[in-house]
Amino acid sequence: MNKIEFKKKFSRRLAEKFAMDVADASPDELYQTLGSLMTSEYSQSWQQTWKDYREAEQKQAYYFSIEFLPGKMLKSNLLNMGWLEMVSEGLAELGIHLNDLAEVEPDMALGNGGLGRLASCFMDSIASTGLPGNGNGIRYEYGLFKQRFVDNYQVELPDEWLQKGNLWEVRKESKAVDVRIGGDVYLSPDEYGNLTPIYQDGMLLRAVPYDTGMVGYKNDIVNTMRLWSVEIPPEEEDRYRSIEDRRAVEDLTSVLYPDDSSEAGRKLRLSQEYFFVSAGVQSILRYYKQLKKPMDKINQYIAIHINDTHPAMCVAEFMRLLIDDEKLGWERAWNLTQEVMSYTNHTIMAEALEKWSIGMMKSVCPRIYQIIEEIDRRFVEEMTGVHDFDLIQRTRIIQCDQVHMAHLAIIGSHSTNGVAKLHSDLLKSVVLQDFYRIYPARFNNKTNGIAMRRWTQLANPTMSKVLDDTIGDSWREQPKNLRLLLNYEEDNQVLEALASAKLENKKRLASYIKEHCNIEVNPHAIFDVQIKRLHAYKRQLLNLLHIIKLYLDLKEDPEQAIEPRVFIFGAKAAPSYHYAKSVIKVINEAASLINQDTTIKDKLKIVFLENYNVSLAERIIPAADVSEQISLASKEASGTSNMKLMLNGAVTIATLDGANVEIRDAVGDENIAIFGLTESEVYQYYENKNYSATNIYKENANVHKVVKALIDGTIPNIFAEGQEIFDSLIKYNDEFFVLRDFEDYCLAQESINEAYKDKRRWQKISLNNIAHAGRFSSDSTVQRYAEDIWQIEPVFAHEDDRGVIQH
Ligand code: GL4
Repeated sequence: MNKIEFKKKFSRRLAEKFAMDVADASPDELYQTLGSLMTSEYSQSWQQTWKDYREAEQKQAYYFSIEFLPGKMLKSNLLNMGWLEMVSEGLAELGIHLNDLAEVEPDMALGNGGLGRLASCFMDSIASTGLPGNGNGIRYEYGLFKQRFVDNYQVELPDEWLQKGNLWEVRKESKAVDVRIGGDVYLSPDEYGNLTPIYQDGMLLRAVPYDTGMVGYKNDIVNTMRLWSVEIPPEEEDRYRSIEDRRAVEDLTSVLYPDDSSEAGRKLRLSQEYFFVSAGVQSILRYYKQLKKPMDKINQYIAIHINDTHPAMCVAEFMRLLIDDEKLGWERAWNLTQEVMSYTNHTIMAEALEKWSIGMMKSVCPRIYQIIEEIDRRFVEEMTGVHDFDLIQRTRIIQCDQVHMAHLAIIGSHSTNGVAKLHSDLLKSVVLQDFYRIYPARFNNKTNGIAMRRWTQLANPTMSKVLDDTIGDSWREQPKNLRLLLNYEEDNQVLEALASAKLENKKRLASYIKEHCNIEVNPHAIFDVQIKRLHAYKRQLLNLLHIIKLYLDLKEDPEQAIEPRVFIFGAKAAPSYHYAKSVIKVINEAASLINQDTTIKDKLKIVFLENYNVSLAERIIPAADVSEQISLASKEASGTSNMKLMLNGAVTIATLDGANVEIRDAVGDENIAIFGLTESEVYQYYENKNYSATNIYKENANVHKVVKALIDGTIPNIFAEGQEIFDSLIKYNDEFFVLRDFEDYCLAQESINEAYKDKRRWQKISLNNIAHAGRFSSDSTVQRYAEDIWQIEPVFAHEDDRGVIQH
């Protein structure tokens, strides 16, 4: 479509939908109009993509994830459709700013952080590389809570993202399936003597899919993200007469659990897991049966990916359908299941390795429990005589009244991967070492990646323009071509152009900060950014302690020649995570104190931006100079904001944790500030049990001064919170070695300060970071999953006999 046609169609659609002229329409009406034009345009490709996969009988992958975090879709769909420029200009000619329309779209925030955002980057990349892959998840009525600060405390408000409808989704009632939750089950012999399950009581719920098109980048491919919503089947209406009964059902897909690490421990969460697993697996099997292929060959057509342990019941549900419904024998069903399933582990934090009590599992999905029991029994039988007794006891699925979901996922699949080299190594050597002994060939690494287009072209058009002018635009398709930038390392003009793009982005963020926080910040100051969920292991506290140090030093000597810095935080704390909320309060109070203290001459500012989400990330990241990646080594599985920030020219200050290690390898020691304990030093401490935070506190004057400031009234209004954090360090011996890493962190920060003083040196470092970021494209990551794990191929890889590539 060209611009003239677009303008005509747009005005016509607006008149049809709202009986209005452009001049009378609100941004929301204009947004709805544009969205509907877009969906009607790509729905043809959507249908075609599906037909192509079917006709080619292509193997398809299904990415099961309890979280997806797409953020806003308007501009990314426009970009991928190849419409962004045309629409933006066309609208401008009608007197409309595209950005005003993008503003009214709510963020689709059906995820907590890195895990959900990764799933959405993968969805984009899978479609963009033409791979037949689909998402499967839950359509939560309420996304992740909205964060507000009241008296510097975090307050949570509901995220009613569906209030005005969601124009990207299509309700597919005809594709609904029924899911049974609760009740009892017993096995009874059928006419041939086979045992079949008889169900009693329980709830039969309808799972209705809402499909969202995942538009590939300029390739006419549109894949599907299918999210399930619960409904009461009309024939069951009578059973749910009271408001309470109906609410109990609706709750199932009502809220996203606002905690991505600790297992919620609630029956509702387990029911959510079973609900989307059962609905997804049932609909896959229904599709497969339409292909009229033998059930024996399903592994050649279907791959199911278990994203972290939440969908681990896929293993048992798939078995249930094969043996109960399709009447396959156990052995055959089991071999197929293992070949179809694969699993990614996303964390080594013990509290996130999901376990459910047997009682709870029996009460939510009794048949699934029976099958897990049988898988466990056979596992023990198979391993007996091959491995020693203790190893078998440690690796079996059911232990001491608990069902270990990671064990189910590993035993029931052919592939287990970690999400960065270091993380995958740790899985083999520590966290899952027993399983590595049993199944060495199943273990592999797939380092995370990011959707490059969103994090450059959409989030940072200013820098993207400089890149185009310097190295041409091939990097837009081939992120590895960012390397061409290295030819301009010594080119002052290019260095200056990149620096002024950065400055422009910083000015834009500065005005957002002024508008939303009423804080004046100097765009020439270092913008030092830590954006991620608030968690003790991520050590926002270490960042804060360093800020307090700088502040106390400046109070002693206000003339100190430090580069002005703006410390920018974005972080939500899980509502029940007391410590994390206390850290937020203390950072906010420190900000109030420091931002108003005129004696330090604006050399330090702290800005804690409310309600960090994907859209806010898109504002902050292009404006960042420094990227804080300071988790305790071994604890951050990968991290992905580290990749986004380097791509946008920020310099990383980091521990050797997660993908930071690979970033260091990519840019070289001279272009990154590494500090702190290594993973093996951390494990040494665990082994020797010889860490003493108190000793450091007593012996190190710097540490003493800063830590004491938490409890001596230096920072007002933090009586209880300051004490709680102080106790976490001193009384409970500093679980995440904050004090141990403090001095080294301060030295690394000083090196950042020095480097920034030398503008040219800083610009070169920044250029190097951009140039080396191409390897973290999620396009490459999903291609590695496709080749090594799912064994799927792009649909347009097929050529007809004349050598013409066919879609
Ligand atoms: C996480 C990890 O904490 C994070 O390091 C990683 O980048 C992300 C995606 O692999 O997965 N695991 C959980 S749980 N939440 C995450 O963000």
